Amino acid sequence: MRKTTALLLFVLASTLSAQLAPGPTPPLPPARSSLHFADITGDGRDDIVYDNKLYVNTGSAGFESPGPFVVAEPIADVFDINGDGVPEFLTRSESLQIPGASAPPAVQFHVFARNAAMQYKQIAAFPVGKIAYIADLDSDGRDDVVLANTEFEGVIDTGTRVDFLVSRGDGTFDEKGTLFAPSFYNVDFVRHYHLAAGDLNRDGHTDLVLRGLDQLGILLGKGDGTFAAPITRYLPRELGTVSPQLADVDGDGNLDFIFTAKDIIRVLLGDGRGHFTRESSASTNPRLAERVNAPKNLVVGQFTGKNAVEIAGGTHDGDLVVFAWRGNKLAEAGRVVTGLPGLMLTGADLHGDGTTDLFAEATASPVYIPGQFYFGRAAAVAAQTSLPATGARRRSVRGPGASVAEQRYKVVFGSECAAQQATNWRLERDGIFGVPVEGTAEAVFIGDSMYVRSGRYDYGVLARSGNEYTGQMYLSSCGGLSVRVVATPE
Ligand SMILES: [Ca+2]
Ligand SMILES: [Ca+2]
Ligand SMILES: [Ca+2]
Ligand SMILES: [Ca+2]
Repeated sequence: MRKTTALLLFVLASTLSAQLAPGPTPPLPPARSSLHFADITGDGRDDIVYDNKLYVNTGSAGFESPGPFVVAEPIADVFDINGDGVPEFLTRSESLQIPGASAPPAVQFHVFARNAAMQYKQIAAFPVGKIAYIADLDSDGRDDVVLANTEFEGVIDTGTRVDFLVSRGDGTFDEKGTLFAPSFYNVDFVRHYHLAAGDLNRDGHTDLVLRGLDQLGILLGKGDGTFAAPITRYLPRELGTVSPQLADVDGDGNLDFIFTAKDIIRVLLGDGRGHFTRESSASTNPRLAERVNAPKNLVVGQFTGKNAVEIAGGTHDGDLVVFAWRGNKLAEAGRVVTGLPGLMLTGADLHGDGTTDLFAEATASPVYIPGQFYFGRAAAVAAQTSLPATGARRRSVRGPGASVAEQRYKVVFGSECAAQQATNWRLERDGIFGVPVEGTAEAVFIGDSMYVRSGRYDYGVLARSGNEYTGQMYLSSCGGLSVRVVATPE
């Protein structure tokens, strides 16, 4: 069947006042799968690769399927290993789990590149790894690969091995080193370990942020695909582990760290030196407190045409929400109520008009609903007329800044068992991040809460009242107990 199928997507091209969102649903496969945007045809417009099939972006006419497009394995990602603008594919195939077997299923990553006959063939394979991230580690315009894998001793996972593979451009890769993160760093690697790449300290070298379950690992790049030892920061899982990304949200030139948890989209503002010193967050669910209308994932782009950087999230309840920096905090900039459950978003500028278009797949329902397109500027306009961003529950917290170099706290435990530990504790403030001092305790201050942790298992969330924080802690040596933390003069 060679006949091409026109997907009439551009209803709104000629009638801007028409309601834009969503466009007609294209005839995509009736199964949940991966979607990627990449310029396969080389005409400067992003095409769609969906379920290993190609849909060519024809510009104003929409998309058409030109016939066979064979990548023989499931496509995990699209990248450019030689910097020539022609996309290559990273495929990921996982062997079936054998019932009763203790070993996890084997995962294989392969690279498929286009040959002179315009066919995609496998040109490389990676030896280890369960998860692969794409980033240009040495800033040479060629995409490189970070592989991560959980290591086991018997059935006990001992930690996460991270391998850095730098592309030579010909389908081969240099192994630039290995980072080993102990198991407490993440606990559940596959679901809770994420990576974001960007130049945090503005030295021209790519840096990495590893989001562990309760940790941030900040790896400053040396420019050759190797990294300095991780700077580790305590960041409790309650504050969010989903969809971590780097972008300059507030426009000060420093990359900021974006992620989400429940119905809160959170931004940690970078200081341009590799640290994050301030936090701002906003809710995707400002008016319906009884629901947790959480985003499935986040896409960074330009959706309204009004802000340089915006964040879009598609929620479980089917709201497509756009956030941007307004004044000195994160705020809602637009919303489309789609009614489609569990929106998973993929974004690209399909029109070349400078705004990011979204492909939203409904994923929460047992009945699969094919994805719908929402066109950047158009969708945001529709959202603003249907739901002005007023009355949103927003929180913005200013950290104490560099002038408060060290705030000391006295820790009073409501238990004889723990009393002797109090003398070993000293909590230091560094913006919103606590810094481990003498390996004893770490604290993070977000709003009126202090998240405190000591060692691997001792933790608590304390609430501020006046100049002190009180609440319950769990100590592995003593169990649960009340605790009071009082700021003391220098
Ligand atoms: Ca290429
Ligand atoms: Ca590179
Ligand atoms: Ca850097
Ligand atoms: Ca910034």
